[in-house]
Amino acid sequence: EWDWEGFRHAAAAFPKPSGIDFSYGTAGFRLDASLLASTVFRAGVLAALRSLSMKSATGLVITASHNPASDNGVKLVDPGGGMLAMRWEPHANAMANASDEHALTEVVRKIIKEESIAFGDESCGKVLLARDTRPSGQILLAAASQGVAAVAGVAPVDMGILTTPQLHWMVCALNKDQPATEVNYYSHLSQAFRTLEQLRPDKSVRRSSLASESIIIDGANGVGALKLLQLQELLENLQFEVRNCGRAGEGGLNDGVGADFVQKEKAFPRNFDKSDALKKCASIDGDADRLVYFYFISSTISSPSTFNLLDGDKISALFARFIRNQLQSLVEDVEEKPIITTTLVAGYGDVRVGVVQTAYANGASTKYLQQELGLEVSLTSTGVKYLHEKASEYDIGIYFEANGHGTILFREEFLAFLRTKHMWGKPSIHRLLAVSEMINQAVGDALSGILMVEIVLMYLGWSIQDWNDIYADLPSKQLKVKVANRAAIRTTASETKVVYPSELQKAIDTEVGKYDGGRSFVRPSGTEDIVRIYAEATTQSTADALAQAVAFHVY
Ligand code: 16G
Ligand code: ZN
Repeated sequence: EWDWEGFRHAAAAFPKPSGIDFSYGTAGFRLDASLLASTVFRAGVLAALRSLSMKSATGLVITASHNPASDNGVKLVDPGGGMLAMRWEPHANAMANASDEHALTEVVRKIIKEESIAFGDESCGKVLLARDTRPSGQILLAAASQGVAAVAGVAPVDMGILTTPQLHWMVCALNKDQPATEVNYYSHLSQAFRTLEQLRPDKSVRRSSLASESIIIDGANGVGALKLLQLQELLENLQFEVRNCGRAGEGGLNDGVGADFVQKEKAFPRNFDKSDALKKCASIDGDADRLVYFYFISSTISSPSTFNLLDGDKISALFARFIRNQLQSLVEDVEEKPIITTTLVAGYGDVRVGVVQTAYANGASTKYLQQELGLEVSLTSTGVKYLHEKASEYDIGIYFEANGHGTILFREEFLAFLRTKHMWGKPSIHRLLAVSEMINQAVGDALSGILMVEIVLMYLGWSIQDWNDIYADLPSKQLKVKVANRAAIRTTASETKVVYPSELQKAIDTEVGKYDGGRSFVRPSGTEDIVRIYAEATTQSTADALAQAVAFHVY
């Protein structure tokens, strides 16, 4: 049975700082690192309980993603490799906020009862632990490990320094009885990449000049940079240069670098400049679960210089186009359909493909997906957990947030069907299967995302400019406003409309009505104590004006 005395003793070593209300938030606990030890210990306990309750391995990663290096955080990974089931988030909050080891013991007892967690000789749980490169990571990982070990019958396994998506992938692999190692992760991705290279439609077609050029990747001075260098060793035909690897002189983690910076500022990260004009560049974030591309065009006599951002929406559009093409060639000699919201594949039935976005998706991307590609698009609340859940309803679900977090999900039954149809001899079957291996289906992964972008560009013979030109982003503007109580604003699930206070929505509608092609919404942030405002219009100045006008009504 459980040694409660020992548990209390272990918990007493990590007292909760007073006066802080911890909240699991959109993506785990995230705070100044000095305040986190108790929360991380308790998250370790919770990950262990979750493992016992699911009779499978779970995961815990210490990271604060794109936040400053002095912050840190903790996220839990469910047995399937996805985020902690939302139903368990209240448990996480209750544990994090228990005032002392006695209160914590009571909360834990309650969870054990509510979730009918059984202890006994046969109970054996496992929690994989990892951290990013933050200086506070090692101490916090030790706290998490002690939290896991404080739960009878659960073993912590320290996987060391990993990207967030690597840990998600490993939890998923372990529960499928596959080797949960970094070596296996790299070999899996690189093998699928090679398969896709070999299945390229016309190998004699040289890529356009830019497409053949190597990529320059901004590693955010974080964990992803190190991992990219390891992955590169297994890729003969993909050249990339990694900058901002966290080497001496390159600068600090997320400090003027990384996908969040590039996406929000639409500007060069450190150590990139005008001499990189026309080069294909990419940027990942501090824990390598976000990816954006960019390139710069110098000014000419007839046009000013431009910084071109290819965000999550554009990556999503590129992937969606590839998937649609492969599905079309699967059925092409049966019947050519312009719209493949459902594609009838003989022997399987309608293959449902869907793209999931949030309200932040640029309106031009939604239009491209629906009108050019003929795909079904759905909107969810902000936060990967919502997009992921929605995407899993499709046979092939593609999801991305504009900020660069996203992936492609394949329904297992559909993959099983494709595996039985190998003898059709259609390359598209092998391609779809290879993509399902290469893309990290557990969670958005900048590393597998880069491989996928590069494969699709290679297939199409496209430069980054060709890709950028599939549609032109509508000018948009984001503002944030500090308010007394951001929870006073409530929105619909898609976050496109305010439901309370209703006068606010009326005011937004009136403002939007003044601008041709205007769109605007407001939502309380899930990570900061602010309300965010988004506006889109046909010109930058009207988008700015609309955002300002709406912000005025939020104050
Ligand atoms: C978190 C989410 C991200 C979301 C952002 C919104 C994950 C892994 N991360 O970083 O998806 O876009 O929060 O922040 O889910 P906001 O609520 O402050 O706008
Ligand atoms: Zn991240």
